[in-house]
Amino acid sequence: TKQGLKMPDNFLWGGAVAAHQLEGGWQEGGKGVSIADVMLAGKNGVPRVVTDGVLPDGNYPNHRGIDFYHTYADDFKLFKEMGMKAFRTSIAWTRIFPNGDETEPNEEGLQFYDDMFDALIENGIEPVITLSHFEMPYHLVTEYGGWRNRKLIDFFVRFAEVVFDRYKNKVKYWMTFNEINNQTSWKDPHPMLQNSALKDYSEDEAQELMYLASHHEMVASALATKVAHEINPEMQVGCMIAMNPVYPASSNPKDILFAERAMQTRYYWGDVQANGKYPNWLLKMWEHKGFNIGVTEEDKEILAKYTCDYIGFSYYMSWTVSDTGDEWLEYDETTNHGDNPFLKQSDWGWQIDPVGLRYAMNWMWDRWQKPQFIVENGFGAYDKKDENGEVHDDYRISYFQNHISEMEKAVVLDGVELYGYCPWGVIDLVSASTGEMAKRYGFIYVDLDDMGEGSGERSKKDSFNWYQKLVKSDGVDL
Ligand code: P53
Repeated sequence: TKQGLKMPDNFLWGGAVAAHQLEGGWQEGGKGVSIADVMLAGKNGVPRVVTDGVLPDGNYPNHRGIDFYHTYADDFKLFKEMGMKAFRTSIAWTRIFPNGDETEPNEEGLQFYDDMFDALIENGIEPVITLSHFEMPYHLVTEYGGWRNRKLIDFFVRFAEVVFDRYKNKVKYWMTFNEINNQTSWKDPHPMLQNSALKDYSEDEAQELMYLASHHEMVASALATKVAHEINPEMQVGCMIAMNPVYPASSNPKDILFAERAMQTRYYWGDVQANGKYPNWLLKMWEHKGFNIGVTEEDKEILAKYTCDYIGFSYYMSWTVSDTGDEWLEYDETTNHGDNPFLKQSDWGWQIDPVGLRYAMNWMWDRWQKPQFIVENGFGAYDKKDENGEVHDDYRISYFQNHISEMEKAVVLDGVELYGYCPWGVIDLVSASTGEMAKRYGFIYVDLDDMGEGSGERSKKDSFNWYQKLVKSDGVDL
C-alpha cells in the first residue's frame, strides 16, 4: 500500500449522496413532485428527457432510487462499520413543502428526517446537509417559472428557516445550493432545470435568465445564512461549488488569459458568496450585453453581510481551453473544451486529474480565505461482479488513492484548512446526469439495474475494506 500523510484527529472522513438519487418513496409521507421526478432515464451519451409532468409509462429512476427511504437504518450500520464520521445528504424540499409555496410545512416529512438524523447520530455519524440538491418542487417551475421569479427567495428562506429550527440541535454543517455554478453551461437545459428550475425559455434569453436566477439564489443563500446564525450561531452554512479547474492548453499568454477568464466565469458564484460582491469584469460584461439583472442596493448589502462560512465543493475532473480570439474573452462551456494530453478519461469522458485537486484547493484558499469541505469526489464506473459475486474495484481504489494523496498534501504541506472529505455515492445510486444505475460510485454495491430490476441487496466492494483501513489510520494507510 501507499503511505499517506496523517490528517488531523477531528477530520471528518465521510460519504456523500443526495435525497433524490437514493431515497425513492417519491409519493410517500406526503411528498410532492420534484423536478427530479419528471426526468426520464438517459444513458452514457444520451441526455435525460424532461417530461411535462409525470407520464404513465416513463422510466423515472428517481422515483425508485435505491429505496433508501425504507432501508437507511441498515445502510447506516454499514457506514458505521466502514468508519464513516460524516454523512452528507440533502433534505428533499418536496417532503417539507410538497409544492414549495405552502405556508405550513408537512409534519410527516419533518419527522422522517428527524428519525434519519437520530439514526445517524446513534451510529456516531455527523449529518452534513444540503438544502437544494437538484430536487426542487416541480410546482415552482410550472406556477412561478423557477428562480427567474423573485418570490422563490421567500419560499426558499421559509424552507431553510423551518429545517434550521427543527434540526438546530442535530445538524451543524449545512449547504444552500448544490453545485450552484453548473449553470455556467447555460446552453445545456439540464443544469438550467436542476439548478434554477428554468424550463420553457427561448435560446436568446437563456444566458440572462441564468444570471438572474443565480442572483436570486445567492440572495436567498445569504438570507438563509443570516437566519441560521440567528437560530444557532454554531451552525456552519457553506456554499457549494463544482470545482473543475480550467487550464490553458499551452503557455501562450493568450491561452493563459482566456483560461483565467474561464475560471473567473465558473467561479464568480464563489466570489459573491464568499467575498460578498460581484467582480467588476462581470458587471462590465452584463452592461456590454445589455443584461438587466436588477441587483438592488438592499441585495448588495445582504450579499456583503451574510457571506458563507465555508466552501463546500465537489471535485471530479479538470478541463482545458484555448483562446478563441474573442475580445471580451467570453467562455462557452459547451464548446470551448479540448482534451488534455496528460490526462486519461473515465468511460463517461471525465478527465481524471488528482493533481488538479491540490491546485484547486490552493487557488480557492488564496481567493476566498475560507475553510473548505470536500463534499464530493469519486469515480463513476461499470462494476462487474465476479463468479463469487464480488466486485474488485481496484480502478476506484486507485482513483481515491491518487486524489486523497493530493488532498493530504494541500492540508499538511500547504496549510489549506479543510473540514472533511465525503466521497460521492458512498453507496451505489442513480446518476444525476444520466439517470443510470450502471454508472456506479459506491464502496457498497446495490443490486439494481437501470430499469430498477434486482434484489436491492447491499454488498461490500473491495473499496469498502480499503476505505475502512484508510479512515482507521487517519489517512496514512493509503
Ligand atoms: P453523475 C456534472 C458535472 C460534475 C458533477 O455525477 C455533477 C454534474 C451534474 O450531473 O454532479 C454532481 O451522477 C452532483 C451529484 C452527482 C455527481 O456529481 O452525473 O452533485 O448529484 O451525482 C456525479 O455521474
